[in-house]
Amino acid sequence: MMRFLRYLRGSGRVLGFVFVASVIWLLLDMAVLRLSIGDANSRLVNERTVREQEIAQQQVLDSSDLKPVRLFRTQKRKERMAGQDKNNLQPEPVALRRSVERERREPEETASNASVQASKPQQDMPEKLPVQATHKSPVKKEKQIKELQTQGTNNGSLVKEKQIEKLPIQGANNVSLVKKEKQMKEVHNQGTNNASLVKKEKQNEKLPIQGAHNVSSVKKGKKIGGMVGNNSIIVHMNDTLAVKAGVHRVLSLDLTAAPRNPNAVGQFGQAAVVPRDKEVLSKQRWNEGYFNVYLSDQIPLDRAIPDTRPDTCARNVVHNDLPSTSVIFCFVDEVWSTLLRSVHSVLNRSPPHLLKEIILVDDFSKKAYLKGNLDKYMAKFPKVRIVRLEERQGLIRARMAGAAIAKGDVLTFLDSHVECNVGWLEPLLERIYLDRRKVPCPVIEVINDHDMSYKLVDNFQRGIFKWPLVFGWNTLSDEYVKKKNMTVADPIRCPVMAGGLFSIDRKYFYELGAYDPGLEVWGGENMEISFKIWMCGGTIEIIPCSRVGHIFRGKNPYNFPQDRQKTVQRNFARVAEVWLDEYKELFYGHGYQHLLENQHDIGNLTEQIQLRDRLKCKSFKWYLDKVYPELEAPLVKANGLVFNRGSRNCLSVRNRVLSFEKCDLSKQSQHLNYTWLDHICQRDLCLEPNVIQGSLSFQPCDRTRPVLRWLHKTSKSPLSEHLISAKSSQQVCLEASQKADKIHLAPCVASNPFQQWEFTNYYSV
Ligand code: UD2
Ligand code: MN
Repeated sequence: MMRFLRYLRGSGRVLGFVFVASVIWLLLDMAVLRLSIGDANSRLVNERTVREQEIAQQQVLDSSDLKPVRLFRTQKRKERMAGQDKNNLQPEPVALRRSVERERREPEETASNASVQASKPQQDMPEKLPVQATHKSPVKKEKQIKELQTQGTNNGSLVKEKQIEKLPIQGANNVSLVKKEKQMKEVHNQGTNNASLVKKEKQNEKLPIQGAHNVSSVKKGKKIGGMVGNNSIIVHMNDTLAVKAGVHRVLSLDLTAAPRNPNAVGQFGQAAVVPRDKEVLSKQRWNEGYFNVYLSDQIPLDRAIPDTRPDTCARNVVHNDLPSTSVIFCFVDEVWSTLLRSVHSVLNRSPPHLLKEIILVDDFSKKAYLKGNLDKYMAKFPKVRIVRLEERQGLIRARMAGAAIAKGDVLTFLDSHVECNVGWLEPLLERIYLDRRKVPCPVIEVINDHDMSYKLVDNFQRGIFKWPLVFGWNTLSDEYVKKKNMTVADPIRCPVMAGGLFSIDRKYFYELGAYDPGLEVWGGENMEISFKIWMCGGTIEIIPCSRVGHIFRGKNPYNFPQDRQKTVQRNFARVAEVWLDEYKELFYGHGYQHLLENQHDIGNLTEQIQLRDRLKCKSFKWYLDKVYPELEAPLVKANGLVFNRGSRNCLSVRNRVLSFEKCDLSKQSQHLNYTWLDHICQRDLCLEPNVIQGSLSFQPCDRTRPVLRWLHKTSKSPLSEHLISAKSSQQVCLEASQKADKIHLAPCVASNPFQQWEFTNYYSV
């Protein structure tokens, strides 16, 4: 037993030793394992960090700092709001700088922009940007490739390029997608109709540097306006970091710049000549469109036109992530060649990634070629969609039908006989990008209706109106241009747009209630949308770097379902009633008094008035003061004392009774208005003649009652000093009694001084 125990003790020692050794080994092993796990982990962590950094960097490169400009704008805005000196601000991209300068120049605009930006926080939130940028860019790139290829093939056209050495990503994509000269020749040889070339573009060579210039440089290590570094490309330049904006030079894409047949009729926008033996034919065909339809049919559908933009335009920069647009053409019985030329000009001169679609709205045309033939032709162009209205709706409702199915971020409306010029689209979209409440219009150039030549128009033109809401062009005065320090390429604020050609943010268009659907066929809708835009917080601008030719015609080549004149006048009356407040009297007073007698004819306005209330739009007076102060808009034709030449006394109203007194400006009872509705009134009481009794009384004013109207100082009557009752069959005039202080009516006598009256102030004669 003892031996066994000894044995055990002996081997126990060994066992114990082995046991202890194993434990120690195990512990050591575990320690080593732990160490190596830790090591591996930290390596992994390190790797991940590095990878993350790489990814972050990649995102930065990919996004090509899509948003820093916006950020920069925020920063700028803050600086502006803090009242910082203009000189302290760093230079910005041209397009942006313009807008900022403009905002600075125009205080009311600055205020409204600030509020717009404040209501768009997502635009100014840097932390969201990298994610958006990474997801967005590659998809966009792929899309662009497809789009460009599709478009290229469809047009059978080619794109030549020497372009853009270091264009920021989006631009670079476009360029890399562009087919090279070889292919160009191939397609060229195929002889497709639209085979053409893209204009060479030398412009973008120095873009990155310009980018660096565009945005501020800041001292290394300094935080940039609270911006996360990876939102932007950081370029090391000596001791500074320059933040490059997500911008590129306007793409001067023009698939028609080197046309197949340089000698074709009307090529390069030149005037075309009708051959002798075709003169009769050309005259016969004139009425198909009220322009030279014969010549239009001879001119290539993809003819080249001169680049009429001011020189600086091609060097302007625009943002890489501009919104896309749906281009909407409404037409009724449009001439085949002009309609197609309009469509091709959009396809050939718009960056494909910005052109979501072209919507052709056929407003119930009768011409057969606009049906099957058009469908067949347009089937080659996947971007073109045709909508056919089942009855004639008129331009206004046709546009709304197009807008209703549009998918682009922006709606671009064009007439169906236009030619969009090179670089036309991006400058429009840029304005909306900067502020979605801006409504930009291209400069409307002239395609001559006789020879179809493309003519550029004068600079500094803006859209205005005169009473009674007649649209016109007006050149900004030299004084104004100097005062505002304007260049020919700067956006021009327009009191009203011409109507045919403009871009508008799609959602904003609907926020504004689109067009008044009660407007019929054609006319006045440009006034309606213009007043609505300005008075409800937006801005209308002409963008000189965007140019579109349009055939101005002497006559409309379509009929009006009802009387043309009545239709247009009715539209105007609707606009006046909803938007002009007390100034609507000026509209009626310029030859439209007759519309007041049948007010029900203009239809129900409740919804439009409610819309204006809901949008909390400003008054027409505000519009006149801030937007169009040059318009003469006196609220009455004349006012003050009403002096009688014969008696040398003045009219006076007491207790609704008209009498005669010694003239005294300080007496309110002697102050009367002669209004645009031809009323002689004091407050809301109007002078009413009782022709049968020859007496007079004051009655509540009522614009529908012609009996309350008086003629005075009007071309309608040679008796300009007289106050003639407008509605009596024989000429009856207001006359002062020669003896008593009484007033009565009497047959008009030209030379009678007791029938001659004069107001203290005249505003309209
Ligand atoms: C100008 C505008 C036009 C419109 C109009 C006033 C420009 C360049 N043009 O007249 O866009 O604002 O003033 O309302 O600023 N159309 C239809 N259905 C109709 C009538 C016309 O679809 O019932 C089409 C027509 O085919 C054309 C467009 O509407 O494409 C404008 O008509 P227009 O060219 O006869 O008008 P325009 O240029 O004289
Ligand atoms: Mn037109």
